[in-house]
Amino acid sequence: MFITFIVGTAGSGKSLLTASFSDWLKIGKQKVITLNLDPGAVVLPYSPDLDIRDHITVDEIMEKYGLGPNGALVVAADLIADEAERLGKEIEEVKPDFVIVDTPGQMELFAFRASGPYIVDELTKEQKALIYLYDSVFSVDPLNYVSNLFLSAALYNRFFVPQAYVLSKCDLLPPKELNRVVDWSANPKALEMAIEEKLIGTRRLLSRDMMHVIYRLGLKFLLTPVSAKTNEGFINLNAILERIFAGGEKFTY
Ligand SMILES: Nc1nc2c(ncn2[C@@H]2O[C@H](COP(=O)(O)OP(=O)(O)OP(=O)(O)O)[C@@H](O)[C@H]2O)c(=O)[nH]1
Ligand SMILES: [Mg+2]
Repeated sequence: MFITFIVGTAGSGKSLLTASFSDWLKIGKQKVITLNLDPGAVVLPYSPDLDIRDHITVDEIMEKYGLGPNGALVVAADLIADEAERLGKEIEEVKPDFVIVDTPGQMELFAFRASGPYIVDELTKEQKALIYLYDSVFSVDPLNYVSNLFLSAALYNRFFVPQAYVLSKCDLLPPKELNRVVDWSANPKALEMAIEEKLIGTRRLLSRDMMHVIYRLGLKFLLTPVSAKTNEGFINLNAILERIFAGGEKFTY
């Protein structure tokens, strides 16, 4: 059994990718299930096979603790950890080949509080991978791109699991712009040139220095363009996951 967590900043396309990539994988006859870990999700573009909202909902927490929606989301993120064992058992009962996990909208609640890494560790002892989404429309700006680079590096240090990097919503960018962002991910010099060309002042300095720090760490974040609307890139994404799971890779792609 393999388990893949989809993470990314708010609105980066986690839920729609969970929906369409799981549907796509099912065509290959694998027993694929989805797990929603977002207690704050109101509507999802798929019917999760397993759902944290069966145990925790933000509305209930708001009522019980007298909190507003943001405070309740923080509490909910912490409570998720208590559900790891139960969800793990639910997964085992279903005996899937592949589990796709949709994570909370606010990535920082999942990634930077203790509960996210805990649940990734404890949910199952089977092989895991993480897919980090770079929203393509957001990432065409070099400053935003570098911010995403930084977040992926931070995440890599939080979750010691192999990661795949996806340029999400690739159908929304013209091919030329899309290729430029992919090129930045493969070629630091190209990114540096874009920073010099497009940014000025402190934005330029900040982006350049942040990018150098990341590359000094020896981390690579090669992006695979994917669209959850057109299924473009699913073959490549699947190949990357297969390589991670077959090779037990410890490194980033
Ligand atoms: N064109 C296009 N739109 C997309 C794609 N993926 C997601 N979207 C749209 O982007 C918006 C956000 O997508 P979601 O899948 O809800 O993103 P999310 O990361 O789960 O969002 P939160 O959980 O709220 O943080 C929705 O309007 C989606 O329809 C894509 O591949 N192409
Ligand atoms: Mg979502």
